[in-house]
Amino acid sequence: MHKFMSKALKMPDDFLWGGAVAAHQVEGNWQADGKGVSIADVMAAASREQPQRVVTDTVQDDKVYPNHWGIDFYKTYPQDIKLFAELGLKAFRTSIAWTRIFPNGDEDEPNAAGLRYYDDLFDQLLANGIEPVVTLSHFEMPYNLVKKYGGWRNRKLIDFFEHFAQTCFEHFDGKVRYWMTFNEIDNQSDWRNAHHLYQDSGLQLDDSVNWEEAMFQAAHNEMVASAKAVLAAHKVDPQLQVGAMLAMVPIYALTAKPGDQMLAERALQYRYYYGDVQMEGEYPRWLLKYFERKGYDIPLSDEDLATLKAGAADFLGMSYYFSFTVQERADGKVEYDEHNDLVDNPYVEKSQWGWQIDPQGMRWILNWIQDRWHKPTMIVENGIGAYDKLEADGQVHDDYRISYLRDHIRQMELAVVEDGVDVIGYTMWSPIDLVSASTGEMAKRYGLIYVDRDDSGQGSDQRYKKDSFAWYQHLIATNGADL
Ligand code: BGP
Repeated sequence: MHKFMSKALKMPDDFLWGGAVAAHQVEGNWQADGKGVSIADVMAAASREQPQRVVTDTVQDDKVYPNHWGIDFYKTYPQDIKLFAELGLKAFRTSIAWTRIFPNGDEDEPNAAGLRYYDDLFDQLLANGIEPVVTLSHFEMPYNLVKKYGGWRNRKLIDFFEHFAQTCFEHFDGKVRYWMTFNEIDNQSDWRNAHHLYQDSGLQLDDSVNWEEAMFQAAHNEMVASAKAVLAAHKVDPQLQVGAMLAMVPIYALTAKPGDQMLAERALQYRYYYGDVQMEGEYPRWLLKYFERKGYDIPLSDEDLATLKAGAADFLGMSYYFSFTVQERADGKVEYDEHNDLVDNPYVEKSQWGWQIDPQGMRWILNWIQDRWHKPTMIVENGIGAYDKLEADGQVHDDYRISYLRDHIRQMELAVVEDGVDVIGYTMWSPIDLVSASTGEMAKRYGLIYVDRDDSGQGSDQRYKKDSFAWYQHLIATNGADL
């Protein structure tokens, strides 16, 4: 079996095996060298009693804001990159903290110290043979843009983002080839969850507003800004590749009942219209009808529609963690409500955080993407959050992580080798432990490298290689053949 697999699943020679992090989850040093306050800097960690993170304006007490310390990557990156090189990473995905470059988001001139930091980070990656893959906005827009302008519902943000993107493309030209605009822009489809609206769009809404309409308005502006960034990048350097970035989740019907099937189809349409707009440059017809039916005022001007078409993304960056399952609603309406419609899938296991573990869903969704958008895909996140135990001898035996990664990578390889899906890279989440985006915990660990820091920010910060480190190192060395 083993020999057969290695022969059968031959991945392309230039496949980008890598690892991924996001600036606000690792860098810490939230006020260093002129950095401004981001939305991530004012989100307090969740607790077991309070699962959703509290959004607050009070930034006095560092302890409740895990992004203030991260894993100190702002300072430790030279040593951490050495470990990544030892691991054999060919690509490393991170994001640029918008507030290091434009502290308030609306300045004309960038902060030189912020540019210098990323210059050095990218230089050191390149010197170690690691290609940087960079997201422009990963859940950390400038807080000023929320307070002063009301977040992405304000069209002024399109210009601010375009200026930020243009500045980065010009400044880092020759160092960064692969870019993505907004991390997991589709999470907003769960708009009843205020956390998602805030994290993705900087929206803080009260009940006088129709949240769904506001979400569609904000997302429209983000997608126009994203298209403008694609156009700007190609002007700076036609070689630059700018991707959309979506959280890809297969959405299955619970049964073969036609009502379940119809809702599953609508759920996919609803969650991935962001992909239709960004990858193809067009709003889907069902959604235009939906806007009409609901009386929503979405500014779909001819100019915006032309921008979306011209600035379609070059590739899809995607995360993959789990699948969803839906069941026809009691009222029979074909309207998806992500917050309330999801049901348990009896055929899959769950992680310690209740995320459904579904390796085959990876192959399913990769095929779906290929058939729908016909462009290259880079898997820029995939991994499992778990409670790890650091043994007295400094070892971490994370066989569950190895199993998760192995099972998912096998399905990705089947999609590439047997189904011909155009996947150009895989940057697992994450080569190193980091602060969780949804809960602010350190204890929800994803890394191949353990970081000695706890939920209250205490610890030696020392790095330890987990068992999964050697496993992934071998996998890369064999170009994915020896799973
Ligand atoms: C994705 C985010 C990441 C990351 C990951 C794991 O949604 O893009 O930033 O954190 O999920 O999620 P969590 O950290 O909430 O476990």
